[in-house]
Amino acid sequence: MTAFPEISRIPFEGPQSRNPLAFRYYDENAMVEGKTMKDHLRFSVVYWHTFRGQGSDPFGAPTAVRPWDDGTDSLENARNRVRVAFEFIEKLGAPFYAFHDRDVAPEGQTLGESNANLDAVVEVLKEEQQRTGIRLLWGTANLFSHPRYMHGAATSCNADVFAYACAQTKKALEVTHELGGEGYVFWGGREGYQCLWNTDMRREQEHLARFLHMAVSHAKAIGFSKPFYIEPKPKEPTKHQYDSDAAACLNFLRQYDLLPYFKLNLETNHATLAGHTMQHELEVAGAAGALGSIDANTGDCLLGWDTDQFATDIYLTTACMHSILKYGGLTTGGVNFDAKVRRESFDPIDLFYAHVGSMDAFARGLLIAAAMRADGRLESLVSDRYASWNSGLGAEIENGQHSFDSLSSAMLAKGNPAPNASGRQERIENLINEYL
Ligand code: XLS
Ligand code: NI
Ligand code: NI
Repeated sequence: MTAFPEISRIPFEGPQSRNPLAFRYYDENAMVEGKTMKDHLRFSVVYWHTFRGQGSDPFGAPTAVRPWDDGTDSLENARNRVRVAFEFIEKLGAPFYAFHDRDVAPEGQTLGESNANLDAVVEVLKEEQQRTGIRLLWGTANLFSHPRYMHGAATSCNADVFAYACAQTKKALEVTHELGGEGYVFWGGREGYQCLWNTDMRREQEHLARFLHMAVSHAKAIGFSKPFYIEPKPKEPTKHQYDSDAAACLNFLRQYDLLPYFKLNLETNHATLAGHTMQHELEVAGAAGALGSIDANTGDCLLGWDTDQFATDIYLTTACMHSILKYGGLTTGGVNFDAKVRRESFDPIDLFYAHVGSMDAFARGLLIAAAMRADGRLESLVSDRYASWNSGLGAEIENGQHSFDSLSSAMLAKGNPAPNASGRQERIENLINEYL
């Protein structure tokens, strides 16, 4: 049985190709800065949008045509869907996938039944991983869809819901470990508030920290040593999410002694909703040594919500890959397509067009970023800008040799600082265009 009979393995054909189902830039074995493109990009397909997305929106019913899916919540349908997912990922040539527990297996009537459903589907995931060599980039628990989580999970006002979220997370962590997952993600589904008048913020944040500490202990107990990631997002579904942006996450992790166990999983559309660029979020995380993984997508700058579109903008992918290379590259993380086809793109083949195009956009971004680094003109413009810190007074300050007293004396003697370093913004922006 095949779900995509008309598609074979997506080939690399080079930039001259006019085949919309071929890569023009993503040549998985090509070497860039001493590593294959495959190892740099670590592409990952998400189960939720790609295999569970039906194209519904708040105004309309599902539109997606998915002939392999019988539309039921049966285990049989769930198991069959795994085979389809792996056929897709294999034909695409992506080395990883990612899922929420409830994407892959149906929620049961009880926690016990949900756990058993998950185990049953994990057997098939394991078989397919073995058959194809495709690996799990990260797992996570869906702690936001079920009505019980209406007030949040770890930040719920209901202690039993908190406890249920812990139980569900325990299982999701164990399953991620069992499948050899390279990491585990915490996106704060409904961890935030709709109304401050009814919210005890301090208590909710302490509960969130307690939940994460328990997750850290449990990972240790079961021998799961891969990174945990927090995924910042400022709003949607709540009015304000506690993990609002990279800086807020880092502050929270530091305040509650969690920073050693966590890195960040950054998503472009979430950065946009936070009023930042993706480059900003990557630099904030990178500078703190906490850049872990990315959820590759893009929003629409004229829409104020998480539209999760496939990224095709080379300027964006270049900026992403430039920051990623600058901070040492992706190691356990990946370029995870947390993106969905538009509801008007309802054909199965649109899933291929979307992934192939965005993989190529990131591959091209990687090539451009590596060319910029090899050329070195950008780096030297930046280092010229900070040259005054390399010797004399600047170097002494960086070495901790000064105080307000000594700097006051120094400047009384030296006089007014000369304006010695232009920002060169326009020259730099022109230079970027040269590489594109
Ligand atoms: C939602 C998030 C979500 C996480 C995984 O906006 O992006 O999909 O990536 O829970
Ligand atoms: Ni995401
Ligand atoms: Ni999102």
